[in-house]
Amino acid sequence: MSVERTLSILKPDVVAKNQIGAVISYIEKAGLKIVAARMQHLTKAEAEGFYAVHKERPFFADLVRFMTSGPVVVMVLEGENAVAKYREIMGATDPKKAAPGTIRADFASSIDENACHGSDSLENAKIEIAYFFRTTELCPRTR
Ligand code: RTP
Ligand code: MG
Repeated sequence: MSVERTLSILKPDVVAKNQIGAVISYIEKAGLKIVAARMQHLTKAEAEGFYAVHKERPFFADLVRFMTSGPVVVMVLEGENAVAKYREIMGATDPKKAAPGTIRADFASSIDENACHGSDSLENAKIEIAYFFRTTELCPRTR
């Protein structure tokens, strides 16, 4: 196990439902530490760039429309095994398939409006963190 960083986005549904704090409490209870955070209303180009890997998929236009429908909270989370740990507490992409007690099971309404994003590998986490944050914006947690 090693200390990793991963990118988290609280999606527009969470912000609209005033559940930012509730979702962050799941993250903090799992032992993950927030080392950067910003509220941001993504432009179409920013959302398309972030999800470029999905650009040929049938759900791409709906995904970009949703991700630009309101502000999001973009965060960098740090902790032991952070990439896998955050994916575990997020739950499956489709909330109907997400394990009980996960963020998506408890907050997501559908596969489209599914509450949160988390990097799916350490390699992608590095790319996604750099997409949103300069190195100087990350605040190492010493205690
Ligand atoms: P995310 O990237 O947002 O953390 O979600 P994920 O890894 O669990 O899922 P991914 O396959 O990367 O898909 C990105 C987002 O696209 C929407 N999606 N819709 N209708 C569909 O079949 C479908 N599949 C994916 C979801 O909102 C998903 O979060
Ligand atoms: Mg993904």
